[in-house]
Amino acid sequence: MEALTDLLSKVREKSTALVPRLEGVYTAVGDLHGDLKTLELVLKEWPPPYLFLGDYVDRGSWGLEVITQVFQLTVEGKAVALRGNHESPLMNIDGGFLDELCRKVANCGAVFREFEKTYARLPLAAVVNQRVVAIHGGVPLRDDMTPAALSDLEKAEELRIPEDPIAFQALWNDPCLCDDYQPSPRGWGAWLFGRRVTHAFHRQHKTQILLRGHTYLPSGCATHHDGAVVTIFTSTVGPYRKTKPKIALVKSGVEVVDLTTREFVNCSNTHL
Ligand SMILES: [Mn+2]
Repeated sequence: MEALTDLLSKVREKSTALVPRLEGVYTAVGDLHGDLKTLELVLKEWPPPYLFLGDYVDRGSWGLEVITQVFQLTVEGKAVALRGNHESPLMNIDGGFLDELCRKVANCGAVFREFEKTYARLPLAAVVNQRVVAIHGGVPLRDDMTPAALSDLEKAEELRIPEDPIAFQALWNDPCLCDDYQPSPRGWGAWLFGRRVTHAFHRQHKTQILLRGHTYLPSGCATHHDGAVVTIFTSTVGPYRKTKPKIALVKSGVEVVDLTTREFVNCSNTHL
Protein backbone atom coordinates (compact mmCIF):
# COMPACT_ATOMS: atom_id res chain seq x y z
CA MET A 1 0.00 0.00 0.00
CA GLU A 2 2.89 2.34 0.73
CA ALA A 3 4.17 1.76 -2.79
CA LEU A 4 0.74 2.66 -4.14
CA THR A 5 0.31 5.89 -2.16
CA ASP A 6 3.90 6.77 -3.06
CA LEU A 7 3.08 6.28 -6.75
CA LEU A 8 -0.03 8.47 -6.41
CA SER A 9 1.95 11.28 -4.81
CA LYS A 10 4.55 11.07 -7.60
CA VAL A 11 1.76 11.37 -10.21
CA ARG A 12 0.56 14.53 -8.43
CA GLU A 13 4.07 15.97 -8.47
CA LYS A 14 4.36 15.21 -12.18
CA SER A 15 0.99 16.79 -13.07
CA THR A 16 1.77 20.46 -13.44
CA ALA A 17 -0.61 21.52 -16.23
CA LEU A 18 -4.33 20.86 -16.70
CA VAL A 19 -3.86 21.22 -20.48
CA PRO A 20 -0.31 20.14 -21.41
CA ARG A 21 1.12 20.95 -24.85
CA LEU A 22 2.82 17.85 -26.28
CA GLU A 23 5.14 17.30 -29.22
CA GLY A 24 5.95 14.03 -30.96
CA VAL A 25 4.23 10.84 -32.03
CA TYR A 26 1.86 9.38 -29.43
CA THR A 27 0.09 6.04 -29.20
CA ALA A 28 -3.39 7.02 -28.00
CA VAL A 29 -5.52 4.57 -26.01
CA GLY A 30 -9.26 4.92 -25.41
CA ASP A 31 -11.35 3.84 -22.40
CA LEU A 32 -9.91 0.75 -20.67
CA HIS A 33 -12.28 0.27 -17.71
CA GLY A 34 -10.13 -2.34 -16.00
CA ASP A 35 -9.15 -4.23 -19.17
CA LEU A 36 -5.62 -5.25 -18.18
CA LYS A 37 -5.18 -7.76 -21.02
CA THR A 38 -5.81 -5.14 -23.70
CA LEU A 39 -3.52 -2.64 -21.96
CA GLU A 40 -0.75 -5.27 -21.88
CA LEU A 41 -1.26 -5.97 -25.59
CA VAL A 42 -0.92 -2.25 -26.41
CA LEU A 43 2.24 -1.92 -24.31
CA LYS A 44 3.77 -5.02 -25.92
CA GLU A 45 3.04 -4.11 -29.53
CA TRP A 46 3.01 -0.31 -29.72
CA PRO A 47 5.71 2.15 -28.73
CA PRO A 48 5.68 4.89 -26.09
CA PRO A 49 4.95 7.67 -25.46
CA TYR A 50 1.31 6.80 -24.77
CA LEU A 51 -1.58 9.18 -24.51
CA PHE A 52 -4.35 7.66 -22.40
CA LEU A 53 -7.77 9.23 -22.90
CA GLY A 54 -9.20 8.43 -19.45
CA ASP A 55 -11.60 5.90 -17.87
CA TYR A 56 -9.07 3.44 -16.44
CA VAL A 57 -11.29 1.99 -13.72
CA ASP A 58 -14.86 0.75 -13.02
CA ARG A 59 -16.81 -2.03 -14.79
CA GLY A 60 -13.82 -4.38 -15.45
CA SER A 61 -12.13 -6.38 -12.68
CA TRP A 62 -8.56 -5.11 -13.09
CA GLY A 63 -9.02 -1.37 -12.61
CA LEU A 64 -6.39 -1.14 -9.88
CA GLU A 65 -3.81 -2.94 -12.01
CA VAL A 66 -4.67 -0.82 -15.07
CA ILE A 67 -4.51 2.54 -13.31
CA THR A 68 -1.32 1.52 -11.47
CA GLN A 69 0.35 0.61 -14.77
CA VAL A 70 -0.88 3.83 -16.44
CA PHE A 71 0.38 5.92 -13.52
CA GLN A 72 3.71 4.06 -13.43
CA LEU A 73 4.26 4.94 -17.12
CA THR A 74 3.26 8.55 -16.33
CA VAL A 75 5.83 8.82 -13.57
CA GLU A 76 8.49 7.32 -15.88
CA GLY A 77 7.71 10.02 -18.45
CA LYS A 78 6.44 7.44 -20.96
CA ALA A 79 2.78 8.45 -20.87
CA VAL A 80 0.34 11.27 -20.39
CA ALA A 81 -2.85 10.14 -18.65
CA LEU A 82 -5.89 12.35 -19.16
CA ARG A 83 -8.75 12.38 -16.73
CA GLY A 84 -11.97 10.57 -17.67
CA ASN A 85 -15.38 10.95 -16.03
CA HIS A 86 -14.63 7.72 -14.12
CA GLU A 87 -11.62 9.32 -12.48
CA SER A 88 -14.01 10.72 -9.88
CA PRO A 89 -15.58 9.56 -6.60
CA LEU A 90 -18.92 10.32 -8.28
CA MET A 91 -18.44 7.20 -10.43
CA ASN A 92 -16.19 4.92 -8.36
CA ILE A 93 -18.62 4.50 -5.49
CA ASP A 94 -21.20 2.68 -7.64
CA GLY A 95 -19.03 1.87 -10.66
CA GLY A 96 -16.97 -0.89 -9.05
CA PHE A 97 -13.56 0.65 -8.37
CA LEU A 98 -14.09 1.46 -4.70
CA ASP A 99 -15.30 -2.12 -4.05
CA GLU A 100 -12.35 -3.51 -6.02
CA LEU A 101 -9.93 -1.35 -4.03
CA CYS A 102 -11.40 -2.57 -0.73
CA ARG A 103 -10.97 -6.20 -1.84
CA LYS A 104 -7.36 -5.63 -2.84
CA VAL A 105 -5.75 -3.17 -0.40
CA ALA A 106 -5.77 -2.53 3.33
CA ASN A 107 -7.04 0.83 4.53
CA CYS A 108 -8.98 1.32 1.31
CA GLY A 109 -10.80 4.43 2.54
CA ALA A 110 -7.55 6.28 3.07
CA VAL A 111 -6.09 4.99 -0.20
CA PHE A 112 -9.24 6.05 -2.06
CA ARG A 113 -8.82 9.60 -0.73
CA GLU A 114 -5.31 9.58 -2.23
CA PHE A 115 -6.85 8.54 -5.55
CA GLU A 116 -9.36 11.42 -5.28
CA LYS A 117 -6.54 13.90 -4.69
CA THR A 118 -4.65 12.46 -7.66
CA TYR A 119 -7.66 12.52 -10.01
CA ALA A 120 -8.06 16.23 -9.23
CA ARG A 121 -4.60 16.90 -10.65
CA LEU A 122 -4.86 14.89 -13.87
CA PRO A 123 -4.86 16.84 -17.15
CA LEU A 124 -8.33 17.60 -18.57
CA ALA A 125 -7.08 17.79 -22.17
CA ALA A 126 -3.82 17.86 -24.13
CA VAL A 127 -2.79 19.52 -27.39
CA VAL A 128 -0.49 17.40 -29.57
CA ASN A 129 1.74 19.05 -32.19
CA GLN A 130 -0.52 22.14 -32.03
CA ARG A 131 -3.12 20.35 -34.16
CA VAL A 132 -4.81 17.56 -32.24
CA VAL A 133 -6.80 18.15 -29.05
CA ALA A 134 -7.18 15.03 -26.91
CA ILE A 135 -9.99 15.11 -24.37
CA HIS A 136 -12.09 12.37 -22.75
CA GLY A 137 -15.60 13.71 -23.44
CA GLY A 138 -15.62 16.71 -25.71
CA VAL A 139 -16.11 20.42 -26.21
CA PRO A 140 -17.59 22.10 -23.11
CA LEU A 141 -20.13 24.91 -23.39
CA ARG A 142 -20.07 28.12 -21.39
CA ASP A 143 -23.14 29.46 -19.57
CA ASP A 144 -24.06 31.43 -22.73
CA MET A 145 -23.78 28.12 -24.68
CA THR A 146 -20.81 29.20 -26.77
CA PRO A 147 -17.90 26.74 -26.95
CA ALA A 148 -15.45 27.04 -24.07
CA ALA A 149 -11.74 27.50 -24.73
CA LEU A 150 -8.83 25.41 -23.53
CA SER A 151 -7.83 28.44 -21.45
CA ASP A 152 -11.11 28.02 -19.51
CA LEU A 153 -10.05 24.45 -18.71
CA GLU A 154 -6.62 25.62 -17.57
CA LYS A 155 -8.31 27.90 -15.04
CA ALA A 156 -10.76 25.27 -13.76
CA GLU A 157 -11.10 24.94 -10.01
CA GLU A 158 -12.75 22.59 -7.49
CA LEU A 159 -11.68 19.53 -9.38
CA ARG A 160 -12.71 16.75 -7.00
CA ILE A 161 -15.98 15.69 -8.70
CA PRO A 162 -15.20 17.97 -10.71
CA GLU A 163 -17.66 20.69 -9.72
CA ASP A 164 -16.43 23.20 -12.29
CA PRO A 165 -19.05 23.02 -15.11
CA ILE A 166 -16.48 23.46 -17.90
CA ALA A 167 -14.20 20.73 -16.51
CA PHE A 168 -17.24 18.51 -15.87
CA GLN A 169 -18.38 18.79 -19.49
CA ALA A 170 -14.87 18.14 -20.84
CA LEU A 171 -15.18 14.72 -19.20
CA TRP A 172 -18.87 14.08 -19.94
CA ASN A 173 -19.97 15.62 -23.26
CA ASP A 174 -20.53 13.64 -26.48
CA PRO A 175 -20.85 14.77 -30.10
CA CYS A 176 -24.28 14.75 -31.77
CA LEU A 177 -25.62 14.80 -35.29
CA CYS A 178 -26.80 18.35 -34.79
CA ASP A 179 -25.59 21.85 -35.57
CA ASP A 180 -25.44 23.41 -32.12
CA TYR A 181 -26.19 21.43 -28.95
CA GLN A 182 -28.75 19.25 -27.18
CA PRO A 183 -29.22 18.05 -23.59
CA SER A 184 -27.28 14.84 -23.00
CA PRO A 185 -29.08 11.57 -22.17
CA ARG A 186 -26.26 11.08 -19.63
CA GLY A 187 -28.04 13.57 -17.38
CA TRP A 188 -27.86 16.98 -15.83
CA GLY A 189 -24.74 19.02 -16.47
CA ALA A 190 -23.67 17.14 -19.60
CA TRP A 191 -24.39 18.24 -23.17
CA LEU A 192 -24.21 16.93 -26.70
CA PHE A 193 -22.16 19.25 -28.88
CA GLY A 194 -22.84 19.77 -32.58
CA ARG A 195 -20.96 20.45 -35.76
CA ARG A 196 -20.82 24.24 -35.44
CA VAL A 197 -19.52 23.98 -31.88
CA THR A 198 -16.71 21.70 -33.00
CA HIS A 199 -15.71 23.92 -35.90
CA ALA A 200 -15.81 27.08 -33.74
CA PHE A 201 -13.66 25.31 -31.13
CA HIS A 202 -11.06 24.33 -33.74
CA ARG A 203 -11.09 27.81 -35.30
CA GLN A 204 -10.33 29.51 -32.02
CA HIS A 205 -7.42 27.15 -31.24
CA LYS A 206 -6.17 26.68 -34.82
CA THR A 207 -6.50 22.93 -34.31
CA GLN A 208 -7.84 20.28 -36.70
CA ILE A 209 -8.94 17.17 -34.85
CA LEU A 210 -10.47 16.44 -31.49
CA LEU A 211 -9.58 12.90 -30.35
CA ARG A 212 -11.77 11.44 -27.61
CA GLY A 213 -13.02 8.28 -25.88
CA HIS A 214 -16.11 8.10 -23.64
CA THR A 215 -18.68 6.86 -26.20
CA TYR A 216 -18.99 3.07 -26.33
CA LEU A 217 -18.74 1.89 -29.93
CA PRO A 218 -18.72 -1.85 -30.71
CA SER A 219 -16.72 -1.02 -33.88
CA GLY A 220 -14.14 0.73 -31.68
CA CYS A 221 -14.18 4.02 -33.57
CA ALA A 222 -16.23 6.68 -35.33
CA THR A 223 -15.72 10.09 -36.85
CA HIS A 224 -18.10 13.01 -36.47
CA HIS A 225 -18.53 16.57 -37.72
CA ASP A 226 -16.85 16.12 -41.12
CA GLY A 227 -13.88 14.29 -39.58
CA ALA A 228 -13.14 17.04 -37.05
CA VAL A 229 -13.92 14.66 -34.14
CA VAL A 230 -12.58 11.10 -33.84
CA THR A 231 -13.77 8.70 -31.12
CA ILE A 232 -11.84 5.55 -30.23
CA PHE A 233 -12.83 2.83 -27.79
CA THR A 234 -10.39 0.23 -26.44
CA SER A 235 -11.98 -1.79 -23.61
CA THR A 236 -13.13 -5.35 -24.29
CA VAL A 237 -14.34 -6.38 -20.82
CA GLY A 238 -17.69 -6.65 -19.06
CA PRO A 239 -20.38 -4.70 -20.95
CA TYR A 240 -17.83 -3.97 -23.70
CA ARG A 241 -16.83 -7.55 -24.56
CA LYS A 242 -18.06 -7.21 -28.15
CA THR A 243 -15.73 -4.28 -28.91
CA LYS A 244 -13.29 -4.46 -31.79
CA PRO A 245 -10.67 -2.42 -29.90
CA LYS A 246 -8.93 0.53 -31.52
CA ILE A 247 -5.97 2.74 -30.70
CA ALA A 248 -4.71 5.77 -32.63
CA LEU A 249 -1.34 7.09 -33.72
CA VAL A 250 -1.26 10.83 -33.15
CA LYS A 251 1.14 12.89 -35.24
CA SER A 252 -0.08 16.08 -36.91
CA GLY A 253 -3.27 14.09 -37.55
CA VAL A 254 -4.87 10.94 -36.15
CA GLU A 255 -4.56 7.46 -37.67
CA VAL A 256 -6.81 4.83 -36.13
CA VAL A 257 -5.47 1.29 -35.87
CA ASP A 258 -7.33 -1.96 -35.18
CA LEU A 259 -5.59 -3.58 -32.24
CA THR A 260 -6.30 -7.12 -33.43
CA THR A 261 -5.40 -6.84 -37.13
CA ARG A 262 -2.84 -4.01 -36.65
CA GLU A 263 -4.30 -2.38 -39.78
CA PHE A 264 -5.19 1.26 -40.26
CA VAL A 265 -8.94 1.68 -40.43
CA ASN A 266 -11.33 4.25 -41.82
CA CYS A 267 -13.83 5.14 -39.11
CA SER A 268 -15.96 7.45 -41.20
CA ASN A 269 -19.10 5.27 -41.30
CA THR A 270 -20.40 7.32 -38.45
CA HIS A 271 -23.75 7.14 -36.74
CA LEU A 272 -23.27 10.12 -34.44
MN1 LIG B 1 -16.30 8.08 -20.04
